[in-house]
Amino acid sequence: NGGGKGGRGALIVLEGLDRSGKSSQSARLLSFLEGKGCATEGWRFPDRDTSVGKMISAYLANESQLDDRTIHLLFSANRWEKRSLMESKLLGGTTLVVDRYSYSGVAFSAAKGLDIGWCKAPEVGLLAPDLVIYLDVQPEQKVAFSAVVYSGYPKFLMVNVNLLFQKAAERGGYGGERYERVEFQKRVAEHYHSLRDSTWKVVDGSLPMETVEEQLRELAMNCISECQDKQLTNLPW
Ligand code: FDM
Ligand code: MG
Repeated sequence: NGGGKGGRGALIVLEGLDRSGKSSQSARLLSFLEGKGCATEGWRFPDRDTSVGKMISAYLANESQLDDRTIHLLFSANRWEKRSLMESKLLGGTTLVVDRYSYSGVAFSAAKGLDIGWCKAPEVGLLAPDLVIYLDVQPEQKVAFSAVVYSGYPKFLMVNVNLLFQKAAERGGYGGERYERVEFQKRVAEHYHSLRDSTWKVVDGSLPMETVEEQLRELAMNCISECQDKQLTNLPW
């Protein structure tokens, strides 16, 4: 049991490009931790349910236009409006698995050409994650699907054929919202890279889903037991 024994919960953030598998992996990790009897909640940013979140959602769907700095500050405000609830959950022993956080905020806005220092400034004072798991997938990376072909004559003959290659960029959903373009995602990846610090663990997102899932479980369990007696801190940017 990683929580509820007097220690605080862990703030675990998943980051990565669009279509890197963050959302499925967060859901899998969440049900694993729940199954372990650990008090856990799954959060995501942007939180599209708040009034700020609805403005963000409309912007992402290209239903509204906003100046680059304005939308940046709205994304940040969307985290600030959740900060006190986040803190009380963590102090109350609940672990939070958060799909995107301040790193998305900085990497996506910086990829538009905004100054990094300017992008980081409104994030200062938000809670610092205990663990950031970065699901590393190249936007142009090919995902291989293997097919095993059996032939019954004269003996079983096993041929492993990579029948189909599919670009991550062509998986369902990509291209539907603002930012979901390969060139832009490449710039986002570069900015993510420059944000890596000691709390980051980079996981190869192109590995089979179950392998990635297993790695995340181990990272999360270690983090939860290690941070129980650690103070919550703020993002140092
Ligand atoms: N995004 C997300 C930002 O540009 N800034 C932020 O602070 C956050 C949290 O919003 F393209 C971008 C990243 C992504 C888009 O995210 C919507 P989801 O995970 O696809 O909902
Ligand atoms: Mg998306």
